[in-house]
Amino acid sequence: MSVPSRRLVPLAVLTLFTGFAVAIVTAPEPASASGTLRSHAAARGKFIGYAAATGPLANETAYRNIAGSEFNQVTAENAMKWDATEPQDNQYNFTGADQVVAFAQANNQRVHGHTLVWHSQTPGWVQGLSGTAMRTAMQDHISRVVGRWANDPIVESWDVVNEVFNEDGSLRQSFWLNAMGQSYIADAFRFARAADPDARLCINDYNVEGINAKSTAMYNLVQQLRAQNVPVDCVGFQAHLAVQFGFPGQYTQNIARFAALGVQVRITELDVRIPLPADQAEITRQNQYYTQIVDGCMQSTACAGVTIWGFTDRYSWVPDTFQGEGQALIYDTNYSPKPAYTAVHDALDDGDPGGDTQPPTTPTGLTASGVTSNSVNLSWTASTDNVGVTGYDIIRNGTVTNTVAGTSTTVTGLSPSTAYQFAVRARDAAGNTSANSATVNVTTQPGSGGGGCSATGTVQTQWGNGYVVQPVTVTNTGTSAITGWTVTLTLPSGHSLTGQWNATISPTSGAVTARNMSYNGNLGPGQSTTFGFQVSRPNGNTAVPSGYTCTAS
Ligand code: G2I
Repeated sequence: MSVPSRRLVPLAVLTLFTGFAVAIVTAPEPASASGTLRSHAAARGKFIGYAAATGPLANETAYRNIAGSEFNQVTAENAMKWDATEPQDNQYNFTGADQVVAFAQANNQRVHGHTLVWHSQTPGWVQGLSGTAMRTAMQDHISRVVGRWANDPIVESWDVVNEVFNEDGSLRQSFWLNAMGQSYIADAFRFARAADPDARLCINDYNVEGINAKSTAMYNLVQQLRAQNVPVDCVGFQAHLAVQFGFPGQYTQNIARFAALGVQVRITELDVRIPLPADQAEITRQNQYYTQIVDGCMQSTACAGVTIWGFTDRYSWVPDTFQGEGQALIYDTNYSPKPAYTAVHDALDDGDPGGDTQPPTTPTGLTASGVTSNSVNLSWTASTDNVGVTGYDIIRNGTVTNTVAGTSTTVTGLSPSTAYQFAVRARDAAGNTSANSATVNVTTQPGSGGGGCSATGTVQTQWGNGYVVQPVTVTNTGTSAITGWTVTLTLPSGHSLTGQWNATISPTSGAVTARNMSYNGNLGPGQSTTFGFQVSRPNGNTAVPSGYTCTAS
């Protein structure tokens, strides 16, 4: 949403919203003191997510700990937007987006992509294009960004179009609409489907949580698009709420009418801001809003889950946008859970005491086989779990690289002649992880061409019955480092080795093998080293050694 449009909500609309205020009397559900948010959500087949800010995700341990342990879903707060991913035409940057996906991967979280086509945070170069060029740019962007994770099942859904409506239900006069007309919406969905046939494709907006002109326009558009076979799979209610306005009217009925259209509903950006300083009544009201939003989602099979727009008041868009308002999230600025946390927790908790906290058993029997220069097969024995094992994390040199469903996998993309240590651990639906299995050590094979070497020898001096070969130059001709080399060559008949340096050479006649010393075996790509040897020969026999062949290890 653009900041100005949000600030300039006409007073009449605000009053209308306030008019929807109802006394909120919900019986508190049983609270259980233990259990993460995600353990309760997972036990009910839902997600509870957060919007990730890349700065603290990279830098703050407290942020990472909460993000990784409390949530099973994530949306990048800014890192997947157009200005972040394609700031200049055809110059893509996925640094922040990859960081968010990697963290999600490591913590068994699903990712919602946000957002492809939005009037805000889209660079000027797009906004200035003609209709035809803009459609092409939109198609390129969608296919590149969605395509990046098309084969990554954790990136499961996308906000394809974001905030396309005005409050009265008319279409926003964005540069998209102005350049391309209304068809840009259907086109965006079709381009996204082409880029990832398996992704769930959403239309997302704010002030559509209750039944009102805007949500009805959204309802009508979704119905119409689906009738035209435009692939709209899901509707996002942002749910940026404020305690000074009434709770969205007919929220559960609104979910129900979208559910009847056959689309998934998601709460995509939940927060509840308070005019500061907050008093107790406002905090209570905030808790009630959190409870009601989460409850409404839990009670509809069409609602997949709830994403909170951040989690700590330390990082929230609210104070930057609404002067004098804040404290909208569920942890305070020092990462302590607020009463709003308990509200969300208890709404997720259906009374199941504590949710599932029991980890799966530790996988055993980890075995490596079929080692090549760049891959290895791992297999292990299945773990067991009270609520069911959902997958196994593959741990390479201490870091989780990916998660697989079965009890074997082929790890690819390894470097030749390199030592690795692998372990696995099991996960369950509530996000509990087992201890790591015993490790297995693997050294990959030398690469064919990837770590090759060459050897050439030069006769330096000679005399009647002898000569010196110096240097024999050994070069790493491959693209990766080698840790040793072996040179074979053939001495002419009747010649015999009498001395050697910088290599150990045997036997002393015929086909001989020279091996590196401890100090000259390591060669980076393109690097060389030398060795030499001395030979005695029948007087005047000027034949020279031949057939130099180098093998890297
Ligand atoms: O405005 C709240 C949300 C409404 N729905 C769509 C969401 O994508 C939107 O998120 C907010 C982010 O929470 C803010 O963090 O979108 C804003 C942009 O419109 C984000 O703010 C921007 C600032 O405006 C930029 O100055 C800043 O460089 O965040 C950027 C990255 O920190």
